[in-house]
Amino acid sequence: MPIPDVLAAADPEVAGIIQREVERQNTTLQLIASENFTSPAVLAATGSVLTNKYSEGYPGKRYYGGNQVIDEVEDLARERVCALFGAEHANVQPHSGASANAAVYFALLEPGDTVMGMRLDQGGHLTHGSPVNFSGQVYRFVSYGVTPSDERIDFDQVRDLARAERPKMILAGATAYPRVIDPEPFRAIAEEVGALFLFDMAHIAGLVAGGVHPSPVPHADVVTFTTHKTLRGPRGGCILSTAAHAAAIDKAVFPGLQGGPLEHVIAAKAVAFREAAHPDFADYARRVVENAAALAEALAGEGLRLVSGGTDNHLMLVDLRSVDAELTGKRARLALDRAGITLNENTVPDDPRPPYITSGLRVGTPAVTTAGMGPDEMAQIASLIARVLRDPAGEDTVTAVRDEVAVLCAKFTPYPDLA
Ligand code: DSN
Repeated sequence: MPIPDVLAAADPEVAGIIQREVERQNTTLQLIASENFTSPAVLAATGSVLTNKYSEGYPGKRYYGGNQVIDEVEDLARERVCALFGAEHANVQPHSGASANAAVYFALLEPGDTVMGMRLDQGGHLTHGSPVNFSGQVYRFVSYGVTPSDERIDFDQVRDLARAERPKMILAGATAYPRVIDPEPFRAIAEEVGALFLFDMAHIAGLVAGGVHPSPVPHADVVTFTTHKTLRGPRGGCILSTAAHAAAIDKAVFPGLQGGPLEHVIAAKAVAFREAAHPDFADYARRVVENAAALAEALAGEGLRLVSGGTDNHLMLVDLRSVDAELTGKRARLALDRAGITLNENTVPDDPRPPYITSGLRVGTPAVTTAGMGPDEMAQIASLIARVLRDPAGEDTVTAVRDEVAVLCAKFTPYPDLA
């Protein structure tokens, strides 16, 4: 399935850009923990005529005619995701994880309400109450973090804060936390203080679907996630909830926050939910975690300190101060990018540097696992990363690593048919 001739003929400029991005994804290592390679079926649904249709509203209750076919695809997506996660209700319209979280807050909170979430530099997300995000400006977030000694969620702090602050909602979930997030203690604390419990499982949705991480769905009032990370679907968001919150959440998504849903993306979400229900996906999720463990062990073997000492999930955080006190996440990311290794800088807990500089790197295995790599390749990747980190300004090192990356990627090409 190369770039369609019709696009190349109509707009060679855009076709050329897309082709260069295919080449970049095929020939360099994708280690961003929140990225993946969707299937050709997901790509095909995303590129379908469903993009033409206005369908404000919900199946059976639209504000435009001609939605009899669209209704079927949105119903299918809702049914499949409810079956996949055992949820009572699903809203598949959020354009992103941030929109999904905004809709939940809009549905269930009043401006100024107190909410508890994980602080950004401890592994949380912008929409979990960061002062630069609407969430931290509209609602009164109080933040919890990790215990300094083991860098795992400090449940004593969560409980003490909840008792003192009596939040309307407690939010669990993270974007840079390498350990299992057990939903049960969160639920117990939320119940004790009479708070709603929201779990943002954006990063781990695929691990939950594959049965390798505990599901928050039986424990939380509402669960949000993105469909494009470990779940390996199209770029987008989704909200699962108990039946009790269904009407409020649907109303908050539309007409509260969004207009016309992206039904081509909803069709692609439906495809991804079907793929995630297949037994092969459980094996994929298991291999993502196995690869992360192998990569973490090999990075530690190279003398790099990992936040919390390792990983239970698809990602790890490298504390660069263990290589060189002066090496920042930004500088390391730029050097690795030149060597064909794509990842992102990330704060480590209590990082003295700001989020655009940082003292850490976040490394994830969802995409390289989709490409077919295993523990042997993880050991090789760890060695390549370590070589660049020890000599980020060395052009010979960067060139040599880039050549080895190209050889590795030639054996594990995610989109050979698009090349
Ligand atoms: N930007 C996402 C991530 O990389 O984790 C979170 O929204």
